[in-house]
Amino acid sequence: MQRLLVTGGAGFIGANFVRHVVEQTEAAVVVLDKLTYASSPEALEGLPPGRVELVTGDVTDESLVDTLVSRLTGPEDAVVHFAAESHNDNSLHDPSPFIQTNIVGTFVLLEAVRRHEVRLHHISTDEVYGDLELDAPERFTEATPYRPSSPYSSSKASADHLVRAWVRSFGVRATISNCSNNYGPWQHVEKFIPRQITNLLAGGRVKLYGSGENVRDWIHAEDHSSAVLAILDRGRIGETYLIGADGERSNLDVVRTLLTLLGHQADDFDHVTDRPGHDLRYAIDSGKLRDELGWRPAHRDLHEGLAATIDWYREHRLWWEPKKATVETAYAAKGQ
Ligand code: NAD
Ligand code: TDX
Repeated sequence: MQRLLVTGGAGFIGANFVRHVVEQTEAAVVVLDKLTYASSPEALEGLPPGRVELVTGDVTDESLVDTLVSRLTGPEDAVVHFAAESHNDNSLHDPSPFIQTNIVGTFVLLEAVRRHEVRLHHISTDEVYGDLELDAPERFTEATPYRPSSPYSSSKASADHLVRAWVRSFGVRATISNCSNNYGPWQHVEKFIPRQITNLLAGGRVKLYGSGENVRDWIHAEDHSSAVLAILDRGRIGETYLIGADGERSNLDVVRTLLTLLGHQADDFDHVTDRPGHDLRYAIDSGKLRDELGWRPAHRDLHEGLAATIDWYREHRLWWEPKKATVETAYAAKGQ
């Protein structure tokens, strides 16, 4: 039986991935997660016994990581590395945990997979490529030069460079994927879409940074998961694959859609203080992934996806409500 070690598997995308693996494969999963404020161990509840084990621990803990990686002895076994500090705004307030987890954590994992000759798939982001002009004809490809802007994106870029160096210098069997902005169930209320949905469900107001002209390229977390499975299964070692679902929208457009879906006037929102260094536009060309591996997204209609996500947050109030006050107090202190 295939065994996967999924770091950060109690986070938003990691937990969606673990659920997807349980539904779509026979693999057994060990999750290594520090259970930071961003985690949702609840998302792993109810999965079939024997398929998923949660180990609480830090990806920078060399001895623990070595032990877990040493158990991956089968030819199909692999590590899928999601664990990260993931929120840009937090990285502007205190970059330190981003350097520790995202860079040092990836280094510790690389050394363990090198020692035990285990396959690694490293999860990264389109933010390593910096941003594009609104009217630029091009989108990011695997050949776009790295130009990260924030402490978060530069820590992810550093981790990507380490992975490539370990492939070339030590022959580590690794692949990398850089995905665009995810949405869907279990996303923390600090992030853009769940923040606005839960603000409205809690009787508050929508908060748009700056003018709202910034563009993000949205993909459902389930499509990110199916792409990662395709790369694990058929991806070429040493290669990078960009993951995206042609979901470019301005933040203003997303906010108007959410307001309308929740029965409010489309312009009933607050403009708040912009994010320092705010990237203008991300856009992914996922042609390589589609042509080489035959991957296609299942969620192609963002409007439908957002409506379903609103329903999910309506039904999971007990999960998100206790997280809301701390997040909103921190945003309010920054005028956001
Ligand atoms: P998240 O913040 O929701 O989850 C991160 C998880 O990692 C949490 O469960 C947390 O407890 C765990 N973690 C943090 N530090 C750890 C440590 N030192 N040791 C072990 N576990 C630790 O993040 P997410 O949005 O699910 O992102 C997951 C991955 O996907 C990240 O690598 C991120 O860079 C990447 N990514 C995210 C997006 C997005 O839109 N959210 C897009 C592209 C790529
Ligand atoms: O309240 C808000 N209002 C607002 O206008 C928040 C929280 C955000 N925004 C804007 C900032 C961005 O332009 O919305 C956009 C999306 O913001 P985030 O959800 O913070 O995502 P982003 O900074 O784009 O990064 C996300 O996608 C790439 C993830 O958090 C990263 O982990 C991933 O790598």
